[in-house]
Amino acid sequence: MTVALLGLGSMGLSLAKQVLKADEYSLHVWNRTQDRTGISDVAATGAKLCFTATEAVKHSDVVLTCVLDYETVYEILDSLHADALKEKVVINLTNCTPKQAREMSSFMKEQYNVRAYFDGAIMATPKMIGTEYAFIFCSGEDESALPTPLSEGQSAHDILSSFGHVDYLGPDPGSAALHDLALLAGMYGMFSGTLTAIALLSKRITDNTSSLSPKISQIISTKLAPLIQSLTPSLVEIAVQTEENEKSAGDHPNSMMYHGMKNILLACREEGVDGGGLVHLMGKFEEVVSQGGGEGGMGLVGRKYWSLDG
Ligand code: FVH
Repeated sequence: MTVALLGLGSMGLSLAKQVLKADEYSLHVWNRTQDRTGISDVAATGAKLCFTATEAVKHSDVVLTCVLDYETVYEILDSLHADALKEKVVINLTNCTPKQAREMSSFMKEQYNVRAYFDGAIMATPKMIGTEYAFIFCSGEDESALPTPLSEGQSAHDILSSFGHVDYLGPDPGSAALHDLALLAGMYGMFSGTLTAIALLSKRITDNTSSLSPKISQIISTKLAPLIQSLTPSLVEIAVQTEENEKSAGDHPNSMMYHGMKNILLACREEGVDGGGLVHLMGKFEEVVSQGGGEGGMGLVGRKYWSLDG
């Protein structure tokens, strides 16, 4: 079976290596910049490097796309002949919003007559591809389409599962993107708070003795990382409380957290560092407390995120 892979950035290269490792597919690859680092390696290990996207998809049963964004995918589609993807299975692994994925699915079917269109979201870094830590959200078509053999013994599911565990989320093409972006929102929230933590720590007045002034990275490694790790079970609690509209708090009521957050932002102002990522969350706590939810738990705050109207 022939697989085409359009896009050989960091992720595309890693996917290409994994397809080659499986040793079951003939791989045709294309990238806008043909001399990008790493491309010659995958060509030397068996991938056929094509000069155009049209050439790459021509003899392929499955087409994987993994480029920067959807604008790029549409640009690539523009360069293809109207029949280029007819009856092919397309799996788009490019980051997108749910709406973009749904529109792309309709576009692929109406304009290009693809046999099946799946949107995939890779939940791994390039280095994690092919390891037990990688998983891929996938959605579109119906449950039977993904395992349907493309040729004897091989299916779209087989290709994806060589990259990581496949979580098929149903026929809505937007579902994979929704799950992807939701998880990334949680991850970036953690990064945002960490950047404020680093900025605050940079304001320490130290006496220049090594034992009393550990580097910021050491504090993050020995204090913040373990603290966050110990708090990860509370993510599930927050989800349960929010989902069930649970109002009660344990030993951390909203009013206590509101006052703590106020002090973080006050300290940021005093020290001249950016705490902007936390301002919005503090605003939600403030709203809940002013509406009488000070004794309640984070479920009340979580519900404030469910619609822009609160
Ligand atoms: N890298 C990661 O950790 C994440 C993990 C989760 C999934 N993402 C998504 O994967 C898509 C590709 O990401 P990437 O890491 O491969 O990104 P880059 O290394 O920056 O490569 C970008 C590729 O896109 C091509 N490209 C950009 N603009 C154009 C264009 N106008 N026409 C044609 N191709 C274009 C670029 O080509 P070139 O610059 O080498 O010519 C690369 O192939 C992405 O959606 C992540 O969100 C990765």
